[in-house]
Amino acid sequence: MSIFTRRNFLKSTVASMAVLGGVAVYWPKSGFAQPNVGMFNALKIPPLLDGREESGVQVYDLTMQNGITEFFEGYQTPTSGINGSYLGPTLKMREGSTVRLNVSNELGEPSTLHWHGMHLPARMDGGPHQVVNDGETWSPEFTIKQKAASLWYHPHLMGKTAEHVWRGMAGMILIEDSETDALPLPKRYGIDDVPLVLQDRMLTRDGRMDYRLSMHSRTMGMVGNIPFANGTYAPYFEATTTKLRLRVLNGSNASTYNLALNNGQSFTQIATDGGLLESPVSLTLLQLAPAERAELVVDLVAGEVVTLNNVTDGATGGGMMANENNNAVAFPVLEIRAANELTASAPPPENLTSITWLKEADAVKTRIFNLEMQMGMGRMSSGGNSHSINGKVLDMMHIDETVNLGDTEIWELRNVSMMPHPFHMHDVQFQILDRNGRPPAANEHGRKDVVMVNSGEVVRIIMKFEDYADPDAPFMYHCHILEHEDAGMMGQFVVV
Ligand SMILES: [Cu+2]
Repeated sequence: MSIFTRRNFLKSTVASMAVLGGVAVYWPKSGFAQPNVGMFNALKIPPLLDGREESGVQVYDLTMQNGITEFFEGYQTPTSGINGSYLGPTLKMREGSTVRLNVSNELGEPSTLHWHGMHLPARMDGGPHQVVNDGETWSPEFTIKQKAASLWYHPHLMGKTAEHVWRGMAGMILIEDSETDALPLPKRYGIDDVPLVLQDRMLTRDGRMDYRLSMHSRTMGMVGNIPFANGTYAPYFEATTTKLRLRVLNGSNASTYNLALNNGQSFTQIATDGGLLESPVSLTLLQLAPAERAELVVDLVAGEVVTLNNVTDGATGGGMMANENNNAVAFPVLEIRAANELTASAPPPENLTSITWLKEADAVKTRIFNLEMQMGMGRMSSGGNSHSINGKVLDMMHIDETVNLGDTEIWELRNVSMMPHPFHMHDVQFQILDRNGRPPAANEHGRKDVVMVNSGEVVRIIMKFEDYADPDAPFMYHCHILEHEDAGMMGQFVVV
C-alpha cells in the first residue's frame, strides 16, 4: 500500500477503475479520481450542541459563515458551514421542550435555515419565505411536538438552496424522548451512536469546490465524483462496541445511494425519516434518496474490518435515466474498524415504538401531484424550468393548495417523467399507503417526510395536518433533488 501523496493524487486518472476492499471504484467525471490506497481519514464527528437553557427555553446559537476546509492535505477549499467551515453541529433536542434557534448570517449574502422534518408553525420553518439577510439574526422559537427522530437542517433560499447546501451548510438534529430513553439502543454520541452525513462533491484540480451547473447537471441534478461522510474523504471509524448505530443522512444534492456491507451481511434498520420503526427491519441493501434518513445498527465482531459501500447491484429506480445520479457508481462510504476487544451491546428490541396508522377511510380529500420534466432543448437550456409539478413552477406569491387544520388527506404522487424524484413535504410526517398499488417495503412502513417516486410510479401518501394553521404563511412541498427544487419543482400549501 502506497502513501497517498499530493503527487499521485494529481496523477490519478479520470474515468479510472480501482479496487477498494473488493469493490470496483469508477468515477466517470473529470477532477480528482479515487485513490487506490484505502480509507485513511478518521471520520469527523460534528460537535454536539445541546443548547443552553434560558427561562425554560433551550437556545441554540448558529452562525452561517464562510471558511476554508482542507478535505485534502495541502488543498484549501473555500466552503461554507454553520459554526464552522463545513457542515454544522448536531443539535440535540427533546420532545416537549421549547427551542429557540438564533440563526446569524455572516455569509455576505442572504440565506435561510430550514428544519427538515420538523412539525412546527410555518413562520418558524426556515423556508424560502424566512430569508435571513447578511448581518441579520433570525430567532425562530417552537415546541418539539414529535417523537424521537433524526432530522436535519439546511438552507432553503429560493434559487440558491443547491449552491448553499453544496458549499457545506447542513447539519443533523437528533430528537430524543422518554421512549428512546428507555430503549436499550446505542446512544453514546460519537462512540456507538454516530451521525453519518453522506454527500458527493466535485473538486477542481486546484481544490476548489465550485458550484457550476452544466446543462446536464441542471437537468439531472449536481452529482460529484468525490464522496464525503461528515465532510471526511475516505473515512474510517474505530468501533468499540458489538453494535454500531449509524444515523445516515443522504445530504447530497441529487445522488441516490444504495448501501450494503462489503461482507454481504445484513444490517438492521431501526428508524426512518421521522423516527423509530415499530420493529427492526433486517436488510442487505438500503436505498437512500436525497434528504432521506435511516438509522442503522451494524453488528460487529472483534478485530474485523467492515466497509459500508455504495453499490450498483440491486440499485432500483426505473426509467431511462435511473442509472444517473450515482446509482451506477460503486464506492466505499465508510470503513468500520472493530477493536480487538468490543463492549457487548444489547440487541435492538423487537418492539421499538407504536405508530398511529392513518386510515384511508379517514381521508377527506385526495390531491394529485404530477411530477414532470419537459424534454425540449429550449426548456433545458433556458435556465431551469424543465421540472414542474402539475404543470407549474413555483410562484412564491401563489398558494397552490389550501388544507384544513385537522384534516387527514391522501396525496397521490405520479411521476410522469423519466427520472426518479424524491418528494418532500414540510410540516408533517406522512405514511406511505402504496407504490403502484402495492404496500411499501417494511423499512418504509414508518414516519416519512421524503419518499422516492420512481419514473412511472404512483405513490400514495397519507398525512394529518395538526396543531398549526396560518393562512398567510405557506409550507413547501418539492422535489429534493436540489437543482430541481431551485428550478421551481416546488409548490406551496397553507393550513387554515
Ligand atoms: Cu426532481
